[in-house]
Amino acid sequence: MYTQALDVMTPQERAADRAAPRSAEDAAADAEREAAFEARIAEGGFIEAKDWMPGHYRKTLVRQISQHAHSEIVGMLPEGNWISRAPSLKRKAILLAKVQDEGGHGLYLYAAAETLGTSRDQMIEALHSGKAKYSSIFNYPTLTWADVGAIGWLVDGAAIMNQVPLCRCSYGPYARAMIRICREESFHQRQGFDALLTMMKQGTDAQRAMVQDAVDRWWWPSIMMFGPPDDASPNSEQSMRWGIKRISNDDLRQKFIDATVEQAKVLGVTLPDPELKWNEARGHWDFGAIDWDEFWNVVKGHGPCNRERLAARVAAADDGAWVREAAMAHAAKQATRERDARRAA
Ligand code: FAQ
Repeated sequence: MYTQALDVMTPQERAADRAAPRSAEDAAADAEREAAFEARIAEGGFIEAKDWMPGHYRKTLVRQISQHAHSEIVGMLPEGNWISRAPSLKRKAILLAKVQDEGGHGLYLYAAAETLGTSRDQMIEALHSGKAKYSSIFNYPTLTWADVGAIGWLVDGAAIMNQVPLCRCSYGPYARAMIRICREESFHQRQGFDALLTMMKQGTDAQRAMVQDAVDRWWWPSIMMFGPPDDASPNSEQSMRWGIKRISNDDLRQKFIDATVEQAKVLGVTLPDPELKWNEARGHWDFGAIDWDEFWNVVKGHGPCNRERLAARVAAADDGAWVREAAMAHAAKQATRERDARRAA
C-alpha cells in the first residue's frame, strides 16, 4: 500500500498534462485522450496514477481522498481520549488497536492522494490552516465510555456503508486502499456493538442509561456523516458520472438507517427519532427531518470541538517536528556514508 506514493507522474508529465492546448493537433490529442478516459470509466475500468485524466477529475479525487485521510487522522482524537480510562485491559487493548488502525488508514489515504501529485505536506498544511475539511462527526465530544461504543457501532457503521462502494471507485489507488480499510472498519463496528451489548445485557441500570444517552447524542450526527441531501450536494452528480461515488448520499444514508434500526432492536436501545416508521410501500424506514443548520455549522468550524481538534493536530505536528528532522538528518548521513563507501570501493 505504501508504495503507491511512489507511483506518481514525473514533473514533466504533470506539466504536459496541465498545459493548455497550443495547437489544433494538441486539442485533437486531448480530445482523443479524454474519449479514451471516458470509455475506460464507462466500461467500469480503473484509472491509474500514470494515466491521463482531466484536471477536474484529479482535483476532485485529491479533495475527497485528502478529506477522507484527514477524517481518519482527526478521528483518532475522540476515542484516543478514552485509551487511558478504558474499563478493562481487554477493552484498552482493543481501543489501542482501533485507534492505531485509524492512523494507518489516514496514511494509506495520504499515499493514495500523493499519487495524484499533491504532497502530504501540502495536504496537512491545508488541514492545519483550516482550509481542508474533515468529517463533521469528529467535532463532537466523547463524554462517557459508552461514547466509545457508540462511535464504533454508529460512526464506523456509517463509515463502512459509505466506504464499501469506494472499493469500486474508478481511481485504482483509492479503490485498493479502501479494501483493507473496509475490512478493519468492519472489526471496528463489531467491537463497538459488542461493547454496548455487554453494557446493555450484563450492565447496571446506570450503564444502560449511559448507553442510551450516548446513542441519543451520536445518532443524528452519524446520519449527517453521509453529507448533504442529494439535491444540495454540489459534487455528487459529477462524482457519480466519473464513478468516484457509486451510491448517492441519500441512498447510503437510507441503507444505513435501515440496517441500524434492526441492530438497535437487538441492543435494546431507542433511536432518538419519533418519526422512524417502517414504510411498507417504499420498503424502507421513514425518518424525521435532519437539522442541516447544525450540520453546516459544524462543517464551517463552529461545532462543539472544532477548535480543540485542530489545536490538538497542530500541537502534535509541532511536538513531532524534531522526530521528522532527526529522521531526515539520519537519512542524509546514511546517504553520505553509502556514497563515500561506493567511491572508496
Ligand atoms: N463532514 O457535494 P458533497 C471514518 C462537505 S472516516 C464534513 O456531497 P462529496 C473512519 C463536502 O466535502 C469518515 N464535510 O461532497 C473513522 C463538500 O465540501 P467541499 C469520513 C462534509 O465529497 C471512524 C460539501 O460538504 N469518510 O469515519 C461532510 O461529493 C471512527 C458538499 O458535499 C469519508 O470522508 C461531512 N460529513 O460527498 C475514523 C469518506 N459531508 O469539499 C475514526 C469519503 C459533506 O466541496 C473513528 N468521502 N461534506 O468543500 C466521501 O464519501 C464524500 O466526500 C462525502 C461527501 C460523502 C463525505
